[in-house]
Amino acid sequence: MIWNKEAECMSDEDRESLQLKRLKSAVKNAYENVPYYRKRFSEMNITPDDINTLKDIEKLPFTTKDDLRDAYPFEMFAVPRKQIVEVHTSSGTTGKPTVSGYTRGDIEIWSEVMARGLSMAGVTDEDIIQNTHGYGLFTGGFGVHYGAQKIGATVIPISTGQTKRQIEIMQDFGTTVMIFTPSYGLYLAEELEEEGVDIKDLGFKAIGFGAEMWTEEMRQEIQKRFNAPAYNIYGLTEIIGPGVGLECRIQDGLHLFEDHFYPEIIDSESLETLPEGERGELVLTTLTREGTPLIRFRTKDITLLKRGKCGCGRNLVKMDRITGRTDDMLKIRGVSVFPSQIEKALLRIDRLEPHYQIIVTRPHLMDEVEVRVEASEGLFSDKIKELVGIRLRLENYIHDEIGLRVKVTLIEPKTLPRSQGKAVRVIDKRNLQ
Ligand code: DLL
Repeated sequence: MIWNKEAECMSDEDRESLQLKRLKSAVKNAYENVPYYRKRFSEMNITPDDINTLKDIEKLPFTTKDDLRDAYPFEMFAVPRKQIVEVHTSSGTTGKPTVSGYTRGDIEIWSEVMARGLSMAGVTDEDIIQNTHGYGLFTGGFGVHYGAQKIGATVIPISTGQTKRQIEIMQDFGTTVMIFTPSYGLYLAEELEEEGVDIKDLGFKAIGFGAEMWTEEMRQEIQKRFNAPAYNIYGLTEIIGPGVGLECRIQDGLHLFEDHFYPEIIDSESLETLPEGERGELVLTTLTREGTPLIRFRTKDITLLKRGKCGCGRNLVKMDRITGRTDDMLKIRGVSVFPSQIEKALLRIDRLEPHYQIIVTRPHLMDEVEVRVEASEGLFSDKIKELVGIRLRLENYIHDEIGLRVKVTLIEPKTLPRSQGKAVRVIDKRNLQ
């Protein structure tokens, strides 16, 4: 079913004229109400009057995650704080996350785009949807919740974890649609098997999955295990959360809701806009956000865009699944983690060397992280008790910093490979590309 035919099947001409109208007002809103943008525009001698065509967007400055962190907590708001009815923050950062502020209008847009996306997966008001995304500052839980409720489906807001309870509930309540991150989905499938539940009896109709990178093999595995088609959900906190783009039944890329989020692909080195069909970094401009309008936000996600009417009847641009990042951000169990956060925790302890390596694996379908750190000469000759104490302290500091438990291994000094150029800090053995 197409939730909003007018928006999703609009002709290229109509869409472009709507986008231009919205772009002009978004730029005006940012310029007039966000001091950060006024300053950036003035430095570049631009005013909203310089936007007369869609291509003129290329005259505008980029916004990065660092710019948003500098504006922490509320300086990117384009409306008085009183009009913000909800906030979310980027995951994994307990230091300085980026904050997204939603007006009532923004929550309405979020509900609308998620309703469109869940409808692509066939969700209707007949469905019972088990939402295993975390409810909280993470956008996953609420985004899916708002969209499913707009459709009129019955939402089970169970959140992440408590796997045994998840299994009990899906059996007792008759869940028809599951929402999870691909890694949690595979873990859940394994637990279901272990408990001897025959998944075919559960009769799932569809799966929605996202928030982290995955491979086509993982999708196949999820579909086989849950005996239902699995559809990709993409989004990011800064833009709105899940709902920037979702996959239709053709399963050949995600339709971006470009009447609300204007996409560009750039070369992340030259920062030039690339022609359609070329792979590069996705840049998004919010066309209708009221609370935190963003101009040319660099997502750091690598993908490509394809135009043309889709077999599902929609005419929205399609984006390939994300195949990498232009920075070193990792998604671990769905949480965004930067190596610099682990480094920060490490630097709080004197007797460790600043040489470390982060090893990410997925041994039993769940992500595991080991941080190998060189101890100083003095520490290494100390008693075992001392070493254990430092290891535990560092594990706690890392937990404080990223919100996840990792395993720390202290190793002998000068044992990690030294690099001439950029240090290889991360060894990701999950093969997600
Ligand atoms: O992960 C929003 C979300 C929640 C999407 C639930 C889908 C489902 P953040 O925590 O801000 O927001 O992380 C955003 O996660 O820039 C991508 O690198 C990655 N990501 C999100 N969805 C996908 C996906 C949410 N479907 C960052 N495939 C993004 C690959 C994804 N990577």
